[in-house]
Amino acid sequence: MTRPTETPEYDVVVIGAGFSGLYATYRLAQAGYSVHAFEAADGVGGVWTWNNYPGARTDSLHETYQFSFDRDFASSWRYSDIHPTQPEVLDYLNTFADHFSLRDLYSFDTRVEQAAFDADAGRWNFTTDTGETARAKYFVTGLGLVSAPLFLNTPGFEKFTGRVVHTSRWPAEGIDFVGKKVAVIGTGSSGVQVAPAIVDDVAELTVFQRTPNWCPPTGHRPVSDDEHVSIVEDFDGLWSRVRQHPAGWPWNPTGRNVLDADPDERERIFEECWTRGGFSMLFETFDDVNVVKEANDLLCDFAARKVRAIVQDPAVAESLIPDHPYGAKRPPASDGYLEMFNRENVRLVDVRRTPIARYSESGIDTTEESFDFDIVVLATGFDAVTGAFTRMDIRGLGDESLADRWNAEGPKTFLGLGVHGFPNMLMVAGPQSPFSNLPPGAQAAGEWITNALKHFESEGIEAFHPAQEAQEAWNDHVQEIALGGLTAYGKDANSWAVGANIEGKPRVYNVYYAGFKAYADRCDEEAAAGYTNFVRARTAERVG
Ligand code: N01
Repeated sequence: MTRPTETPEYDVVVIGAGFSGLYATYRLAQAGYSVHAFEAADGVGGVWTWNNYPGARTDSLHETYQFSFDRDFASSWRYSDIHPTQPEVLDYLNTFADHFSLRDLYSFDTRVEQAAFDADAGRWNFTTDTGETARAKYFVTGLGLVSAPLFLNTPGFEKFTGRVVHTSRWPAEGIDFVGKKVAVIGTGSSGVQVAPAIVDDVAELTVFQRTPNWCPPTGHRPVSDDEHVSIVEDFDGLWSRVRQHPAGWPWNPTGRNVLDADPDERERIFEECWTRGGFSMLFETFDDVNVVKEANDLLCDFAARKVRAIVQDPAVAESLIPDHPYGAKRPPASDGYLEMFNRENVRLVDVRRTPIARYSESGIDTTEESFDFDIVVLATGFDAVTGAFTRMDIRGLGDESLADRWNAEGPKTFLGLGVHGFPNMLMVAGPQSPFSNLPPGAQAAGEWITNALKHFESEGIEAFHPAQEAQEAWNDHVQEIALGGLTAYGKDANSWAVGANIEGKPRVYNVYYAGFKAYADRCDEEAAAGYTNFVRARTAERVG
């Protein structure tokens, strides 16, 4: 590839201004590298910029939905609710970017179209949709796990005269739902948040559900002054609990198993955690519910009774009860989602029984019925984990396309951090890394990447990438762990973590399910051993 004379050269190019990209940009710049970063959106925020639909907020816990490397900055930040809202998370990320002067390192409104490794020069070349180009020795991705929106290929779309909007491409000016007939397609985390948030406004709401989800309450509540003080005082304890927890949250194991509990105790604890909301059912009830099917069945039985108690129409209640284990697919929390099906003007359509056939001029036809809509909300999720990579043209050694490889066989990586054949490319929250609380994971990956670059440079290494055997071994381990747990049911439940939400996508486990601690330990081990699973070369063209 010829290099345009005006192309600036950096040590590192980063893509993304969400948690992953921002931290990598900060850390690499702080380590002395010249860094330039690209972001397709018009500002800082990543998924928190794009997902500004009504009701959007995280169900991660406030005190650890942030970075911890700077104790003063972390202690000065305070979210108002235990599950921060989208505007507050966006505010956090903007405050972080300003505090650490990161904005000037970014080209916003700029989508990278191609990243190609030039082995002769040992450099990555970047082209973008604005015509801006860049060149760098290292390429770091912070593309997001759930960032490439999934639009449906429903026939007749062009005929529909109403409005269609995807939750992750919501207009900044908002949408007026008052008096409108509205469809929400999809009942994942986005669907169960947006539907109750608009239900008071609409004339009619029809929810199209393919796979029902276990949907506990949220447990939202304000963070008290005392709580904030104790979070600041217990800073080290808090983050050490995060490091030990499978999902990167500040919770200790419960030390009890439901299979050993008497029925009264079981019921009391389930009830308490259901009310507490969010991920409490999975992590604060009993330790065996996440691993033993019989234990999980008891949790499901309790949650199914809750659905039957809340939803008055028994047939609708049965349609809302999942047949997969609790946690085999991410359980989305919502206040008012189940309750809203008791309203006269809200209807559930089970598309497993009556699939969506086409758009008409005035709405949507299923195989049995025609519906009129003014607005269709696509809460249909994402081409998750790999989509943000495969929608870009990334080329490694021998001009090989990453998209061609991953579209054919699914992603194989080493520790979710590197890919064989793609030298000097490192990923934050890449495929086959854990699905856990994102900020601590992004921070750990940013540290690991910076330390790895420093290490290779100290050895005079120009180019490195994971050895094929190491990548195969990590892939085997990722698949084995997933198949050995309740996550094995994710394929049947259409989990995006298996690519099963998209027809034709390879059905492989795309995230690492042994948890944050096991993963972080493995990454530390690799670093301590001198990154021995990486092929390295003193001249880039020899690295192949
Ligand atoms: O996406 P999803 P999401 N016909 O894939 C349905 C994070 N997040 O945007 O389950 C009909 O979960 C699909 O059906 P099925 C979080 O990590 C976090 O809701 O595939 N329906 C499903 O019901 C989350 O897991 C938060 O059978 C179709 C829905 O659309 C991730 O983002 C908030 C269909 C998509 O659900 C993704 O969440 C929001 C079709 N052809 C997002 N295709 C919080 O922290 C898909 N669907 C709270």
